Amino acid sequence: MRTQVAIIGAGPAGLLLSHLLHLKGIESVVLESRLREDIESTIRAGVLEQGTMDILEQAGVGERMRTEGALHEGFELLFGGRRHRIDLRALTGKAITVYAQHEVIKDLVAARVAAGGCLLFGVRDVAIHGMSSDCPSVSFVHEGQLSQVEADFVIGCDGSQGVARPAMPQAGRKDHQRIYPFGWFGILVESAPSAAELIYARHERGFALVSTRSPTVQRLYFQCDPRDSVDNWPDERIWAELHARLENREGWRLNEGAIFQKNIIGMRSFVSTPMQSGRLFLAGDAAHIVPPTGAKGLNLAVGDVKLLAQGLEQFYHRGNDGELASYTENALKRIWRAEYFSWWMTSMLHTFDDASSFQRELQRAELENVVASRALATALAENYVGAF
Ligand code: RFL
Ligand code: PHB
Repeated sequence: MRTQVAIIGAGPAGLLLSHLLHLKGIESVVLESRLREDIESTIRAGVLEQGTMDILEQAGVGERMRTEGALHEGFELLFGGRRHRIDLRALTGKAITVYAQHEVIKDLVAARVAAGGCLLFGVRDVAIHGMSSDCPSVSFVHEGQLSQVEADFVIGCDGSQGVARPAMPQAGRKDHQRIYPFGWFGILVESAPSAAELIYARHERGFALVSTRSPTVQRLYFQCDPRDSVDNWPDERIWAELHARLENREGWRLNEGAIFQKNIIGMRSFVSTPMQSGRLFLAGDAAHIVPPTGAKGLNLAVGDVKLLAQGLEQFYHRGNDGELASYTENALKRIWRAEYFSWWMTSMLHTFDDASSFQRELQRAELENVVASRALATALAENYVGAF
């Protein structure tokens, strides 16, 4: 098999890249290790920045997001028993949309299939060859058959556990990492949203987040030990912990409902550089990870593939590889700002077991400053909506 661009991974990065390339008349093949029904049902992100929505709209896959997604013009910080609204619209002129990542995936897969795109699910043993030549290739097993796709470029969109990053030459590589001493316990609940907007809460017992998925499903998280097991958390214990962390003096109370999914995720910040070597490029979680507190991961993946699509268009239609050559440099500017913001939100809102009373008071004072100062609230809002 031969194509122009071989893409490993059908997450938001791989699928959107494939579709953007198709719209520019560039052929691609997408290789995905999981099954279509699995990628279309895995619960992950929920918050889309305006810029992400604009790209999905321009790519012609924004209709369901526009009609079924929920536009949020603000969010709340809850601490010291009080709710404080960050008015995104007033502070930045922008808003975010809450629309589940697996719905974005469904929309992108449908668009690729409708356009006759080559999308192979359930592939195994993916391996990259000849990336320093002008004709790299990817071998894989599909439906029991060993196959190979030859391409001009290979793009690793295969997430944090994929094969593309480990395939990069080690010489000159630099990884930057911070692992947090906590994780998030996430649940899905059958009940109407408890609040119109997301609530990020800081409490002595730890962080909690109130989010939604639809008018009948809530998405809730709370800080936990990353080595803990969901088996230690019967429903009653979860509700007691959430109510304790969300206590307030404003008469607001979390809605309970049937919990139909529980999971624990670890939290880390990670950037691997460079994001390219020869004809192999990395995009999205394959190259960088943020803790979910700033809701940036999917949005960064979209930013990367926008740059790659422009660079590939320039290469194929204008014979110029300038933008591809400076991909790492251009992508990292946005990535590091999002890394900083995600680290900052995480540090401000979570409790650290080894924090002194001095550090805890500073953390509380920082939150007080953010809600008291229009300048600080604006900086938070600009970062959250991805204003730049
Ligand atoms: P993905 O989504 O991980 O997709 C990678 C795909 O590659 C496949 N794959 C392979 N395929 C072939 N061969 C191999 N060897 C392969 N190895 C892996 C995988 O099966 C998969 O289908 O990466 P991508 O496309 O870079 O997208 C990144 C986003 O998924 C991620 O950053 C976000 O989910 C992060 N995130 C959030 N981001 C936001 O922008 N807003 C949010 O509100 C938000 N909330 C979250 C989040 C992530 C979370 N978790 C679970 C880590 C909330 C949570 C709880
Ligand atoms: C979510 O709804 O899953 C969500 C929302 C905001 C975040 C992270 C996750 O910061």
